[in-house]
Amino acid sequence: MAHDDKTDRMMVESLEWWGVPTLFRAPLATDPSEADIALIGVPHSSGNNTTLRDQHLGPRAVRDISANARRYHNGLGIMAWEAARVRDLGDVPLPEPADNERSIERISDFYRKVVSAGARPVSIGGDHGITGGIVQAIAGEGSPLGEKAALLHFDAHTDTYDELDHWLGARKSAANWASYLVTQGNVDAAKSVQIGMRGHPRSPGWLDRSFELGYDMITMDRYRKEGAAKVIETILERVGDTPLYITFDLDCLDATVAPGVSNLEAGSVGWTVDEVTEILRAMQGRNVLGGDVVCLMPTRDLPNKVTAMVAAAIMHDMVALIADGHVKRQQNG
Ligand SMILES: [Mn+2]
Repeated sequence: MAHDDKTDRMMVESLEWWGVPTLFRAPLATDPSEADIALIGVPHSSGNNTTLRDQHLGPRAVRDISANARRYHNGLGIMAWEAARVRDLGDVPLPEPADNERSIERISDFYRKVVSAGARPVSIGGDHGITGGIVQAIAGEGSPLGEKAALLHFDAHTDTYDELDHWLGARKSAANWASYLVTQGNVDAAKSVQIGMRGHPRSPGWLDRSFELGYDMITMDRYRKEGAAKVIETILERVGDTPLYITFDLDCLDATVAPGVSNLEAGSVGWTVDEVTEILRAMQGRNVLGGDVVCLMPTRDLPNKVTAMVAAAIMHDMVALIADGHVKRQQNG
């Protein structure tokens, strides 16, 4: 019987168990100038020593299942893989994985090249320390962007814990990146929002430092009280036209929704996927510079890899947002 290669490929390439597992089955590229959207793995664990150090396994876990997520984005109405050149740039080489400080600098070097070539990165970590390495490279004075970025930070935690000189050995760590990005001048806190903070903190006053830095914060309590529409309005008003970076710690989701995560907050209810994607999709039309999904812990995931699938779904939202902006920028010449 006759068959044609194109149809054959269409049938098999979204099967997670078939073929070479690049991120979202995107073509692998080494030159970032081949990409409008650069998918990047950041297998880094030494910025957060409070848990098992398995967060460096996150990129591989998403590679393993994300072919199945190479789909039409039903919320934004876009086939991102056709609307923009989406490429897998592989993993950031981190040959000194136990040396957090050196690894953060290597992450910064890598992303400086990516954004200088004109690509917008969507990354899978790795612990949350990677966000410091990424954003200090791409935003702020002397960066390719040349100005401060706005930050939309989804997390159960503030990550502005900078009262200690180091966090279990890490200086630019998963615990303080949201602070030093402001004090270094990479992020404009007055344009930025932290959202999703919940649970029992180690001490009272745990939110104070974020407000001191100038962030607005939408705790889970405030989200439940005000509702999605009001919260989205607050974020959009605050971000305005400022180039926006989005970082997503999977622990803002409920522990039952994303169980394979490093610092679970099981003592209070977190988001469903629909609740967070409603907020993410409301960023359509904003100048989204890039995004990351962090704190995936594949060794704690369920056998069906549901947390890795959720991580891929959030990445798909980020890719679709950037692809949507890419199409509109091209239309406007
Ligand atoms: Mn967190």
